[in-house]
Amino acid sequence: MEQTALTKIDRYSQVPGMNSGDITAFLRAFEREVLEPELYAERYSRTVTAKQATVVLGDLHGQLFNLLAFLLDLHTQVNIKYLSLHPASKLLICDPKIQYVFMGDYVDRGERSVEIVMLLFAYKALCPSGIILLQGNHEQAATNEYYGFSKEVEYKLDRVWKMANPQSYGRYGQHSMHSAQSPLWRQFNSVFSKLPFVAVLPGGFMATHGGISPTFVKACSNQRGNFRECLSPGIGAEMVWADPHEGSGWDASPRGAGAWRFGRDIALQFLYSNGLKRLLRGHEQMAKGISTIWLDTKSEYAVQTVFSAADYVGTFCVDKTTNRPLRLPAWEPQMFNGGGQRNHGGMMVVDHSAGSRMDFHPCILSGKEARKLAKTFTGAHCHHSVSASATRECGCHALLRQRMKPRSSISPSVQAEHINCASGSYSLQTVLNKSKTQLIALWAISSPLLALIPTTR
Ligand SMILES: [Mn+2]
Repeated sequence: MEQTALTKIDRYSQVPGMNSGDITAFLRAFEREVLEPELYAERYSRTVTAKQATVVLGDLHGQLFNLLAFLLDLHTQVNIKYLSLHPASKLLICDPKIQYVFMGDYVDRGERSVEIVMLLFAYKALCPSGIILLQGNHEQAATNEYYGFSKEVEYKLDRVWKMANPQSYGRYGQHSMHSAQSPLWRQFNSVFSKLPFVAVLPGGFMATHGGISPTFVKACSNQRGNFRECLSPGIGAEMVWADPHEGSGWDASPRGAGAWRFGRDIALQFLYSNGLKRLLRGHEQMAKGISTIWLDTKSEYAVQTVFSAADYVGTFCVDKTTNRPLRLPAWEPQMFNGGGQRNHGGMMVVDHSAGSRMDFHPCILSGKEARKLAKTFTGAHCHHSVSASATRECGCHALLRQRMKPRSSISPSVQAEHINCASGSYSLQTVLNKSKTQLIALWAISSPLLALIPTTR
């Protein structure tokens, strides 16, 4: 699915099913047929039902290659021989033995947010019980209006609307009027709002984007890990901004009003009251991808952060002379600064095949390893070079930009050009030759999905 659907990409709007009307229809159907039935049954909490293992990923922030690399890497972590892949995918394990839990923050910061959410929604539609998608603080309209996703949607998918509404282009980091936002962007956020906040393996762990918050602890202590009745959208909106701290008690969070940091004593007490051992969460970049705060002396209870975007905000290409992102003139260069921190990305595989005993297997990928793995899958040559102090880097996104040029302007001379980045250069011709049949544009999978999901009841 990921590869074959990618071969016909030239421009987004020329791909069947990839215009704003068809995507809107898909999102509406996905919301109504897949997410709403779950929401009515389980409200904002999901129970992990996998018989053997749960695969937990944290923030992806538009870094598609990190997602692909982890999905591939998983095939070496589990005994893939005994698991079923979904027939439409070379990556997606769809098997009652395994469940994926994604802890939110799919969009913003990176520049392939559209591709990531479309791929994850496709997976969810194809294998609803195999995937739990949680809400992060970036799956809120007020956040992703501000940090890049709204502009990405308008630029990639809703250009007709954008041309009719040129005034809508706020600068990066500035709020614009909601009424002037693209209807497709609003539809994405309507889908986001139907995602749950917590996933729980009863007797085991809970996963959530930020962490526990005062209202959540008040409402949901002593519930035996069943948060169906106690959890509300308002409580969830507080949880997605929470962080742990190594001390005790509640601290006001530097993230702003209404955000809290919870101490070790609070986490331990909450987990214990619900018969749980671990709190898995994302939300904070970690140098090693995963970090652990132990809550007791026997190392039985813990809060663990899993952050999956390696080289966070680091895989971008900007024009050396103008300091602007290539091919996306309407985007703001500030969106792409601050990257190249060379943090590793993490994924946690929780093996609970032995009943009450859980084994936690952290999987860590550097940005370099992630790009290498993704290359073996997509065939896309992905050169990445970073100087020690680089804040701008060169990654595979250049492919995307090239592909977004109008057909008439793609000439041999353009294809042969070299893109110079902060500390390296590579031949775009080589990239295009190698990746012609296996482009990275995962959004195309939405068109087979349109046929899969009935648009009318
Ligand atoms: Mn977050």
